[in-house]
Amino acid sequence: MRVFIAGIDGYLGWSLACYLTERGHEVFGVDNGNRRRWVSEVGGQSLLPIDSMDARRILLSKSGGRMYDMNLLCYEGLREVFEHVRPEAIVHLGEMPSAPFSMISAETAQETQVNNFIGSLNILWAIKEVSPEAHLIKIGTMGSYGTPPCPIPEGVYPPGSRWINETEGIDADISGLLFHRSPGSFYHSTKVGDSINVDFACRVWGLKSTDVMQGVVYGTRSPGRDPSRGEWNTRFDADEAFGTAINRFVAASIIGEDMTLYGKGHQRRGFLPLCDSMQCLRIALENPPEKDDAGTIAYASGGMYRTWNQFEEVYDLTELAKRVQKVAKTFGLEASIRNYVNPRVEAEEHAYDPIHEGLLEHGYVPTTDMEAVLSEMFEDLLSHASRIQEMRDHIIPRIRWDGRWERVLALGVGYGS
Ligand code: USQ
Repeated sequence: MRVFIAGIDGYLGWSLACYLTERGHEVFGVDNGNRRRWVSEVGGQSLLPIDSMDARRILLSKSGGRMYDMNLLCYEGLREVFEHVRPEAIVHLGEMPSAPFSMISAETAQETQVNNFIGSLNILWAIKEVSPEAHLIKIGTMGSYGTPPCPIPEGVYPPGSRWINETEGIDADISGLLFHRSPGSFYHSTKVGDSINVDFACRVWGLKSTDVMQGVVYGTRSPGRDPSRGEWNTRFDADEAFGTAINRFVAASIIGEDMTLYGKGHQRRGFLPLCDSMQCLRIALENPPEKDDAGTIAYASGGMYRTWNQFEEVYDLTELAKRVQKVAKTFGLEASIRNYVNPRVEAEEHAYDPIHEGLLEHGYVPTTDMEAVLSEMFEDLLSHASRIQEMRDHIIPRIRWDGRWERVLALGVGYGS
């Protein structure tokens, strides 16, 4: 299959390019190095050394693929690339992925929203004008939904859903309507906007799309990666903006810093190992939406839109930190967990009950468990402890949702080790 990956140089993009290439797919992609630039702007660096974009370009061309240096905001350029590649499927990973980065300033909020929203819009137009039969796999986020006090369906209210309000005398069928969204940052809200545009393009132009609401992906190894071939390494970030909590907990444990639990530390999120995220994307590629597929909305235009919630296990963050602490111990590390003032504005104790059936129905089988992947992360990162030391100053967060730029303080509730 001719697959086009937007954001091919990123954490997921490069892993996917390697994974699909090894499976004999023709892989093309665009990237303008934004992720590298953003991470360095906040003082971070990939803790796993990665090849330059030029080196990756050469690697990909050896297997018949191609990486274009291009900004998704340039519609004419994107359209030309599409005319050359004529993709059968598009995986859109070309977005600014950090909630904290989007909250630093008016400039970073604008950059996030323009990059993500307009970049996605351009992809929709390029598909419509050049490859209308292609299947778009759009990477969204579980964070689009927020933390509502009810089960979270896959994108839309499932069949049989009703809005009942006895006071107002309302009893209406709401099956198939977009489920409530409540993004937690200006980054997360771009994903909500994307979903609305993608659904609209499917309805009006007859496009086909899978909107993947992905949880937090973690891990250092793509499936089938040969560790002796360092060039296949994907990036790994742990700074306060681009590092997710789990990455930051592992990195902090290695250099003897606190694992920073924000606020009460009982936020719940869905997690998925990198290798299984690749499996899920492959399943989406191999199974484009079908009219009679449960969960697919089939429009009169011939368009089809479906949403999959993509994660494996839900963890409370304190439970997660304790998991990291346990695995750290097996490497002789005494890791400490500490609660800090929450730099974000979010619920710190809440219900979290997302449904995830679409992928399982299409053959997804979890291949590993969190402790095994955490062990790999420690194995791969321990030899790069000096790189973690270099970003030590970026472990305790300063980016706050209220716009202040000020390091947060510990709440003093440690769990020891
Ligand atoms: N958190 C901590 N300590 C830290 C970092 C974060 O307690 O050192 C907390 C945050 O306050 C939040 C939770 O951990 O409640 C998750 O934060 P995160 O930084 O691990 O992940 P998040 O900001 O939600 O974003 C990440 C990716 C994003 C993706 C999203 C999936 O950066 O691209 O969309 O995970 S999800 O979380 O399901 O929305």
